[in-house]
Amino acid sequence: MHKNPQNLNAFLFDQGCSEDLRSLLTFIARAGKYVAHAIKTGDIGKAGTSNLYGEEQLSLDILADEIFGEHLVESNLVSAFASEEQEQLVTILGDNGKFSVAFDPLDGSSLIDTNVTIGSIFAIWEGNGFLGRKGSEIVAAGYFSYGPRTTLVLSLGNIVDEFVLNDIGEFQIYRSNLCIKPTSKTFSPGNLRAIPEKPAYAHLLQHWISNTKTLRYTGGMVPDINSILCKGNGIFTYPSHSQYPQGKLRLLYECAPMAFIVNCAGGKAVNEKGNPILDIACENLHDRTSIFLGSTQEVDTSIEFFQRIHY
Ligand code: P6P
Repeated sequence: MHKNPQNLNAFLFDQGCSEDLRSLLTFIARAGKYVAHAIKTGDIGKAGTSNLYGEEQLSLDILADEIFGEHLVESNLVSAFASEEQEQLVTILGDNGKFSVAFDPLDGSSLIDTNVTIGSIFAIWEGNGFLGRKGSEIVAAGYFSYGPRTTLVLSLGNIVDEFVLNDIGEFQIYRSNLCIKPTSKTFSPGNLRAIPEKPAYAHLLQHWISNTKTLRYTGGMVPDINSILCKGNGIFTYPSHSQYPQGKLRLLYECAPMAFIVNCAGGKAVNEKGNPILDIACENLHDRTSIFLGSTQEVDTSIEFFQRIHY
């Protein structure tokens, strides 16, 4: 823990972050602060609308999307952004901008009525647009975790740092250099409904249970992966199945940012064929992918089980 915790801007300055990226991250952090406030005080009811996937939107989904969009516009640095809540690319400055930002404004919002932690996820690329871009080209990625405390976990490509929102509304550094060990004490298995079609998944889970690993699964990607980063070990799996042949989770604004952060922490993230998530090029803003992410040896074990049985 830091004895004299710097705020985000001062910390990024000392890390040698460019002025433009530091400014953009400051605007994104402010958006996260306002979303945290909206969750605590806003209407958690349904908006009466659906997103492009036909999923019922909450008022908060729409509000969070607006908050992030407005702050990206206000930064005067963004060429375009892609949001889970917007079907099309939103062009702001086009070729006159510096960065393109992909974000999931409120991931796990369907859980909000249960009062569990939910989050926002973002990734920043230089330049204008996303098509053909890979997670390996991300220049910064992070997520906000709206729990008992609001935190921001952020990486600029080297190390992973955790900031906490303090009582004067500033994100201040809390923990630096979060690292993920090669083996894990826990497992976080999503999409168990894939088991009837993929017996390898049942064998993998039995393997983990036989090795006395503890189950850690909330149904929210942000808290489930935040647990891996904060505890320094874990494995998160979300394989595909017939309902989602490519996988349920989105590449651009869920899996690529999380893979970037986890890789920077010494972990690993692949799809169920074993392809690194960061090497998958974006073909559509809303591409989906399967994902195995976390402690390197556990990710490798997952792939071994899935490659033993070809589907
Ligand atoms: P399931 C939340 O809806 C989400 O997009 C991720 O946050 C989470 O990891 C996943 O879906 C949970 O999916 O099928 O367990 O509800």
